[in-house]
This record gives sequence, C-alpha cells and structure tokens, in this order.
Amino acid sequence: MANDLQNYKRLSSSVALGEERISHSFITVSDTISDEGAEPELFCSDFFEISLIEEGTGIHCVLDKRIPSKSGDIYITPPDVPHAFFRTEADERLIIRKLCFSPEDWFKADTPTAGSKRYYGVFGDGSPLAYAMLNSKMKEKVGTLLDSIEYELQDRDDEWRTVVRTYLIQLFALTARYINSSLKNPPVKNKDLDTVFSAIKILESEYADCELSLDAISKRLFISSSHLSRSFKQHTGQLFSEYLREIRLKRSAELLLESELAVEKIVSKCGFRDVSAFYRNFREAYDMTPQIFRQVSKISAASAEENIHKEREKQQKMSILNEISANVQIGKSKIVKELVQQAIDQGIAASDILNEGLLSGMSIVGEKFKNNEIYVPEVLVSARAMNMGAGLLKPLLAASGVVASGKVVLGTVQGDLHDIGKNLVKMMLEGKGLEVVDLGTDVAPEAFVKTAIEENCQVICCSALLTTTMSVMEDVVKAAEAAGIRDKVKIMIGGAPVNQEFCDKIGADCYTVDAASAADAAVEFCKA
Ligand code: B1M
Repeated sequence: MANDLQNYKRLSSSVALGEERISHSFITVSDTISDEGAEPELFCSDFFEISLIEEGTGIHCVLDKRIPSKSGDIYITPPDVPHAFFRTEADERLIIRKLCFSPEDWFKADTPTAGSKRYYGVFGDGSPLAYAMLNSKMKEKVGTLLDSIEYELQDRDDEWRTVVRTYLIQLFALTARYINSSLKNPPVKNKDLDTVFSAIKILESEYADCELSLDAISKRLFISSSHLSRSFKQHTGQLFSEYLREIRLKRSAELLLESELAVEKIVSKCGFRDVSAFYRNFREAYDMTPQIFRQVSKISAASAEENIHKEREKQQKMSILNEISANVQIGKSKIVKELVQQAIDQGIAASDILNEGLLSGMSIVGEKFKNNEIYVPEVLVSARAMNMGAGLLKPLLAASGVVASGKVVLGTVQGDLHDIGKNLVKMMLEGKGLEVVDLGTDVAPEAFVKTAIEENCQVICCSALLTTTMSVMEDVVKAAEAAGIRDKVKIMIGGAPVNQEFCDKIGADCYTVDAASAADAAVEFCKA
C-alpha cells in the first residue's frame, strides 16, 4: 500500500481544523467520473474522516476500488488512506456529512492505527476503511450524534472537549456494533421488502374479501406462497394469517363500537367466513362475545373518556420523564435542562422529576458503567446533565420544606470524589431550611470535625460511594470523640455502599437510604 500511497496527491494538515483539530461540515460533491478507465484523483489526509451520505447516489473511490454509494452509507477512513467521492452523472447530487478529526488530538492515549482498540473494532482485520449501509433508524441515531458534535463545536463551553470525545466514542461503538451485527444478519433483499409492503397494502384494503388468502396474494405478486410466507414472517414478525385475522378483528371491534350494525352484517363486512368463525376468533382475542363487548363498551364509554384523558395526562407526564431520563443517559445537558423546565411548567411534582426522570436515567448509566458498556467520560457527561436538571429543581424542593433552624457540615469522605448524591443531600437539607457548610469531596475526618467546631454545627453529614472509602466514616466518629465533641454533634452517614449495620458498627448516629430522609433526620437532630 505504501507504493500506492505515493501515487496519490497528498492533502494534509494544511486543512484548518482549529486548535483541537476537528471539523464538521456538509459537502456537496462536484467532481464527476466521466471515464470508467481513467484514474480518479484521490486525496489523503492526516485526519480521521467519518463520511455519512445524506442525500443522493455516487461513487466512493478508495485505493483502487470503486464503491457505489447511496444515502445512508457511512464510511470511516483513517489517516493516510487515499479516497474521494464522485458523481457519476453531472446532474446527480451527492451530499455528504463529514466529520474530520485528528486522532492524536482526540485519542492521545493510544497508538493511532486503524486496528487500535480505541476504535472499538470498527475496522475489520486489515481493512483500510470501515463501511456500513445504515438502515433509517441507525442513520437517524448517527445523525443525532453528529448533530450533537456540531452543536458542541459551535457552543464550546468549559466541558466541550470531554463531551465531544464521548460522542466520538459513542459513534465508534455504535457503528462497530452495527457493522458486526449486520455481518451476522445480512439484510433481507429490498425486493423482498417491497413484496411484503405490497402484500400488506392488499391486506389492508381488501380484508373484507373472505377469499383473500396467502395463495391468492402470492399469485398476484408473482412469487411462490412459501417465499411470501417466509418474507412476511421475517419482516412483520407475524404469520400472514395472524396478520390478516388481526386486521379483521380490529375492524370488527371498531364497527361494534361505532355502529349499530347487526353481528351478521359485521361478519360479512370484515371478511369472516361465517358467524361461528367470527365468534370463535373474537372470543379468543377479547375474551368475551361481540355482544358483551358492545354492551361493556357502551357502559364504560363515558368513564372511558375520562380515563382516556387521565391516561393521556399520565402518558404525557411519563413521556417527558422518560425523555429526561433518556437525555441524562446520553448526557444532553442543555436538553435535560429544557425538559426539566417543561416538566416544571406542566406542573409535574419536583420529586417526580427528580426520581422518575433524572435519578432513573442516572441509575441506568450506573448499570451500564458497571457492565462496561459505557466509560468514565460518558458517566461524567451524564452527571453534568443530571446536575443541570437538578439545579432547576433546587428552589422547588426547597419551597416544599419546613423552615427549621440548624447548621450542618456536609461532605464526601476522603479518597472519594463522587458528589452527585452529596449534592442532592445538600439540596434537600437546604430545602428543609437548614444551613449547610459544604466541604465538597475528598474531605479528611479532621476537616469535618474542625468545621463542626468552628461553625457550631449540630450535625456532621458524611457521604461515601466507594467500599474503599466507607471506613473513613469510622475515622470521622473517632476524630469527633478525640476532639471531645461527640456528645454535642450527631454524625449521619449515607451513600450506596453504606447500610444500617455498618452505621451501628462504627457508632454513627444515623443512616438514611436517600437524600430526602437524610434531610428529615437532620431536622429532627437540629430540633433536639
Ligand atoms: Co464511580 N463508582 N467511580 N464515578 N460511579 C460507582 C460508585 C460504582 C458503584 C460503579 C460500579 O462499578 N458499579 C463503583 C464503586 C464500586 C465499589 O466501591 N463497590 C465506582 C467506581 C469503582 C469508581 C472509580 C474507582 C472508577 C475508576 O476510576 N476506575 C472512580 C473513583 C473516583 C474516586 O472517587 N476516587 C469513579 C469515578 C466516577 C466518576 C468521576 C466518573 C463519576 C462521579 C461524578 C460525580 O460524582 N461528580 C462516577 C459515577 C457517576 C458513578 C455512578 C455511575 C453513579 C453514582 C451516582 O452519582 N449515583 C456509580 C454507579 C452507581 O451508583 N450505580 C459509580 C446517583 C446518586 C444520586 O446516588 O450517590 O448513591 P448516590 O446518592 C443517593 C443515596 O446513596 C443517598 O442519597 C442519594 C439519593 O437520594 N446518599 C445519602 C448519598 N449520600 C448520602 C448521605 C446521607 C444520606 C443519604 O447522609 C449523610
């Protein structure tokens, strides 16, 4: 390949990609390959290039290969691989989304080779580029990631580098998974898909014909019935006959509800062979006769309306909370902030937004982190998103609290840098009207005690997330004893690895499982 490379024109680091070399752009291809035999002019660069075909068709030339390209194709080319896109006809339009970045700037820790582990196996063995034909769902996912990167590049806040790196990792991981799974399950030919669509169209428009059958449709579509049956199951997940029965039953239920038609009439309108076949099928599906179905539906029509309304409200609430959770998981802090604000505006309780939106998202992140499905940068980005959302809830959680005077010193113990839970505890304590001296993370036992004395705090609150740092809590108890303040301050502990048994063992005063009960307990201690 080295010899080949010398034959290609070299376009390299002269491309301006900014300080951390990365750029995102849309390019419209203007060069056309006119003569099949002529050598196309290819380019090399020092950058990694991710090219997603947004629109049109054309040719991607890599080394001496010409690959037909169409919308949804994605190519990942490492540095030094000569390649270029061309149109085949002058009136063709080929629009490509391009992300170029310097591997050295963005993945310093690893050696910059295509086979390197940091690219999550996106390149096959010895392959000069990674290629996939994305389906529409996957194209959308990749597009969203590219949108996110573009957004971060425009709006460079303090953490944009971490966030962009995270998105790059996600992009590689996602593409690699897709490439590997499509190798295992090669896509079904488009021709099959078209046939299945045509069959569905016929089913939906002609279900009233009781002669409609797999055989009849396959004849019309000029394929064998076994082929249609197989493709149908593969694409819809259902047998042809089940699909047809479902359409007929659904339509019959609608007619029972919406009309006064006699059952016999409905039977013929929906393509059932006879009344007894209809009864049998209907009972199986709805667990009641068509007449009872009609009666029950009428009786409950009024309350159904109300239920539908309630259900819709519930669904609306769940959908925004699910969206918050989903965006925490992918670390979209600005979107999380907007959604939390929307949820507040819709009147959803702050505690629900916190528990069912933000914390639910974070706990999924925790699971994935545990299973090595995601890595530290992704967790950090999610933590940032969670904190952004929680910030908006702070005054609301505070407003629901009862004012009580008292002062608390709070921190995550020495050796431990986790602060999300600790910050929640702080929020809840302040919400209850307590004054909080927040010592942050990595707090030495002596610092807790010294602050409690100097600031006259009634309670010391310690948080720990690591099993290795739990023992520092015992040192806090001992330091309080040594300083002679043990009878004047209460010591409260919490955090995922801590429990009541541990609390009793180290002689702390109180363990609570979550931030809200920690605040309740602290209020009680301050009253005493
Ligand atoms: Co780390 N981490 N992490 N991490 N991290 C955990 C805790 C871990 C369980 C993940 C895992 O492997 N499954 C694991 C600990 C394993 C163990 O010890 N048994 C772990 C590890 C190993 C590590 C590192 C060592 C990883 C590494 O570098 N190899 C490293 C340690 C760094 C250090 O601290 N020295 C590390 C780093 C990080 C990040 C920096 C990436 C990030 C922290 C970002 C930040 O906090 N600013 C992070 C995160 C986010 C997590 C997970 C994913 C989430 C923790 C969290 O914030 N949860 C976590 C996995 C998980 O929990 N599933 C994990 C949400 C938070 C609201 O819950 O803090 O439990 P929590 O608070 C709860 C309650 O516990 C309670 O109230 C809150 C709910 O209302 N509560 C109290 C908390 N404090 C309280 C005090 C109270 C009362 C209640 O009274 C005073």
